[in-house]
Parts: sequence; structure tokens; C-alpha cells
Amino acid sequence: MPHPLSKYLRLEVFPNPFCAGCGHGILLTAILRAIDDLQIPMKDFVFVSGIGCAAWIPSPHFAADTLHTTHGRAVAFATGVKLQNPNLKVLVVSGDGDIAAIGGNHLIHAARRNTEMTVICANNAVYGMTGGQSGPTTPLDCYTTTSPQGNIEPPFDLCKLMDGAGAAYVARYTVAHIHLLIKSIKTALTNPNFSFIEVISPCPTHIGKMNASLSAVEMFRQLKQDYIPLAKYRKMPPEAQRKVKPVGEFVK
Ligand SMILES: Cc1ncc(C[n+]2csc(CCOP(=O)(O)OP(=O)(O)O)c2C)c(N)n1
Ligand SMILES: [Mg+2]
Repeated sequence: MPHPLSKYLRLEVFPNPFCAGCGHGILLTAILRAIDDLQIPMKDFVFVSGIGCAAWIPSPHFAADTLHTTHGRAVAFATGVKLQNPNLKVLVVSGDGDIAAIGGNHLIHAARRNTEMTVICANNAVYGMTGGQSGPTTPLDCYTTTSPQGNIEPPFDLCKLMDGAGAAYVARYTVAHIHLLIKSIKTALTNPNFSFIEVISPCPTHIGKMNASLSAVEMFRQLKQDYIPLAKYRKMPPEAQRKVKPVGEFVK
């Protein structure tokens, strides 16, 4: 029996390029499930990505119009698409390096201008495709190929950044919160404003290997321990809050 989502895929490009245990494949499925639930035809979408492992989520996998652009410029290309044809649904899917490092300025100004699009940042806390360098969301003390003694730079909280820049919808989930993530993608796709979703996606190949040789399974367990629903998080004492991060809808 064919997979119920296979009608949305270019099956000839499979198997996909993601490493075993990478969260990006789960995010790929979550996006397609949201689109399937909403019954929005693929011809209404343009999917835009930059360069990186996460940029492969829509392109070449989605059987739709996809723009696989240059590193850091996905939101800029997406803005151009939306201006040219406002009837299109524009969905940007790309990595933390792409969206928040080299592409950070495009991101904050699209939020400030309330350009109608959804931006999904697949945050694996590292430049995955280029060999595991630290980036703007790498946690303090985390070992990467460019922080062999532990990362000394504090990471951005992307949701706070987007809130501050004026985004109309801001949420964070992990790939271990799949039902809430699909619901959030549906909310974003039906919101006629700038929407931002940060999706925490484990990278066992770089972060796992460099940090206590965490396996993919252990990294998934850690996601469930470390990311706490917002309502519960708000009731925690400050010392306990410092050890975890909230998931949920921060701006709606
Ligand atoms: C202008 C430019 N600078 C740098 C690169 C090299 N480069 C390609 S992908 C990438 C980082 C990808 O990291 P991220 O966006 O977090 O995606 P991931 O691979 O982690 O999913 C870099 C630095 C490039 N292709 N173009
Ligand atoms: Mg990354």
C-alpha cells in the first residue's frame, strides 16, 4: 500500500539525505501532515529554502514549486515571491545557520514588516551540512568542531528574537512533540501574517557524537526531558526554569 503522504513527494529522489536519527525527516512529515489535514492544494504553495541539511526538507522532496536558494537568502527570495503573487502560500523551511546567522537580518525585517509567510526554522544547534561548526543557537559549553573546548558564546533565543521583532505568531516545538507541532504548523499556515516556528531537531552526527557520544535515542529522550510545555514551565521556580526550555505558542 502506498504511504498516505507519498502523493506529496517526488519519490524518484528518495532515499533522503538525512543521517540516521536526524530530526529533519520527522519535520518533513509534520509539514506534509499539516498540509494534508488542511487540504490546501500543493499548487497553492511555493516552498523556499536556503542551503544546508534542513534546506533539503522541501527541495527536492516536495512535489510542488520549490525554490532552493542561496545560503541565508531564503526569506529574501520568499518576500519576492509573495510580492509578485500575493495569492501564493509561501512557506520557508531552513536551518538555524541559514535563517538566524547569515539570514538573520532578512528574518527580523520580514517579521517587522509582517510579510505574510510562514518561516519554519529547523534548529539542530549546528551547521550540520558543512561539518558541525557552532552557530548562533549552539548552547553554551556545547562541543562542536569549532568549539572543541566548549562553546563560549551565548545562543540566541529565536522565539524571543521573533517576538521582539514583531512576529504575529511565534511558537517552538521539538520533533518529539509531533502532534503539537503539526497543530502549530496548521495555525501558522492559516494565519494571514508573518508566522515563525522554531523546531528543535536533534543532530546525532555532530552534536551527539561530540557531546558524550549521545545516541539518537538518547537525544530524543533528552528532548522530552529538556523541553517543557509553556503552562508548566511558567509555574516552575526560576532555578528549575534555567535547566529547561519552554515549548508552546509564545505569540498568537
Ligand atoms: C554564502 C555562503 N556561506 C556559507 C556557505 C556554506 N554553508 C552551506 S550550508 C551552511 C550551514 C548550514 O547550517 P544550517 O543552516 O543550520 O543547516 P543544517 O545543515 O544544520 O540543517 C554553510 C555555512 C554557503 N553555501 N554560502
Ligand atoms: Mg543547523
